[in-house]
Amino acid sequence: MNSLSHKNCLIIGLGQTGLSCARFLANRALGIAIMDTRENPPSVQDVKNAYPQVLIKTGGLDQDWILKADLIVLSPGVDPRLPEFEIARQAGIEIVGDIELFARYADAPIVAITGSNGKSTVTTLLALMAQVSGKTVRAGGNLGTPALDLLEESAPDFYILELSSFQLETVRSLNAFAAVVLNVSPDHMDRYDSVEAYQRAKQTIFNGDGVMVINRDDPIVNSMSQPGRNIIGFSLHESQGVDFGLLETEGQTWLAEGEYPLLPIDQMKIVGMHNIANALAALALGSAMALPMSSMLSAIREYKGLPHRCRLVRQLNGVRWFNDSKATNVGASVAAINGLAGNGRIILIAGGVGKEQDFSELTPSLKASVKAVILLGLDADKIAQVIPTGVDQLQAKDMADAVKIAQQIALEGDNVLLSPACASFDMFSSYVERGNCFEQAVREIAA
Ligand code: UMA
Ligand code: ADP
Repeated sequence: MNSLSHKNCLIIGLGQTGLSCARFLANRALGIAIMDTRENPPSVQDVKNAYPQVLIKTGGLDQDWILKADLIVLSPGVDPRLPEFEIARQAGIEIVGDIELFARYADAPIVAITGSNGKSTVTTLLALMAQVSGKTVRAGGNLGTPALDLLEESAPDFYILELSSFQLETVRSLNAFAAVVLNVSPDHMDRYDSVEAYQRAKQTIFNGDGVMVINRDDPIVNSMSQPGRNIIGFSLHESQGVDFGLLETEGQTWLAEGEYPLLPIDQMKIVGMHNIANALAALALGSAMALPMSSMLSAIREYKGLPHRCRLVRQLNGVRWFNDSKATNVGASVAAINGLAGNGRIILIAGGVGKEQDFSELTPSLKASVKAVILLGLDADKIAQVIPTGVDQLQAKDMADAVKIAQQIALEGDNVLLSPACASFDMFSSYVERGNCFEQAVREIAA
């Protein structure tokens, strides 16, 4: 077991991560202080109740406090490039995040999952595969339980961590037993100077000497392969030379391991080619963990996906209504549109906080499969600029209005897809609230 010798630990951020770091350090460190730039951060009362001795400062960053620390633990929502932390670094103060602490203390192999899209799906599917196999696993990180809260007295067989680029920015000691970068498409461009900086953060997940799971279809991920490492590849487009891919046999498409068919894809409950890629990625990670194939396949058959990710909400008068509120970037919406393509025309509801993304990557999918886009939210105008001629565009004032407009224009056989390509914070507290609001409006449509 590692031990922390730091006398003064300063946690930055009083959200879920800050609270988990306070719990973790309270048992180990001599002094903890916490700062948050927000006036009233979400976990402030929880920390005050549990640790009345902890010093708390809200409403800004105090450089004196920062320079008095021996160790600074940054929450993922806080940018490590802020000048206050640059000064601390120059003063020789160590700056880490919760995942760096987790990596130092974890007492079981870590399987780590990142990517622009599909992280939560692969994390939960892999956890299900492991459970069906009879393994004990604890899963969390960017999804669900903050990583440090996964550490308990007794070790599981594996930790399964979903990691964001923000969390990976402050990691040095992670040596994952197996890791995957599912895909890289631009996201969080309001935080990064360049796509390369975002990619570099993602690539950190491959530090060390564990198994690398590589998406052969993604040129950026493919370029991360390191010679001499144990690599498991997956692809939707190749079956030769990849470990997990697709095979056409007996008129059906099958998930395959090399030349061996495993499962017809129509036996899966999750829809879209992107979810088939997610299943292949989970198979690759599961095989690195030596999970039995039969257990992995029964988990894939059983897995229904997570709410707010391309889920069918209602079928009414021949119109299918899908909630994909978790599509907070262009790559996710492109995957959802392409995933539904070929099964009726699409009426897309999109818009919100654009995070300085380039929306033009939506255009080919809009042209191919979308008959109308209903726009809402802060950056609706930016999306309007990339809608090709021949695709109608309509403006909604809120989600209920968007659903009403969609109902008026939808014809039998159409799909109405909420897949905003944007974050939700201009109109909702989270993508969950946005998705729930959509589902409620859809359920209220008179039959
Ligand atoms: N903030 C400030 N000032 C501060 C600290 C935070 O303004 O001093 C703001 C941040 O800019 C951010 C918000 O507060 O907008 C929350 O930041 P945080 O670091 O306190 O967040 P936590 O509550 O600790 O939640 C974080 C992850 N959030 C982010 O990375 C923004 C959660 O992922 C994660 O579930 C949780 O840790 C536990 O590990 C959420 C997320 O949106 C789901 N992640 C992004 C994504 O998936 O795209 C990366
Ligand atoms: P993450 O945790 O990375 O945000 P999720 O599994 O929660 O990923 O899915 C988020 C969004 O991305 C959903 O809208 C989903 O439809 C889409 N998505 C899921 N997997 C993929 C993938 N492999 N490629 C592209 N988009 C995907």
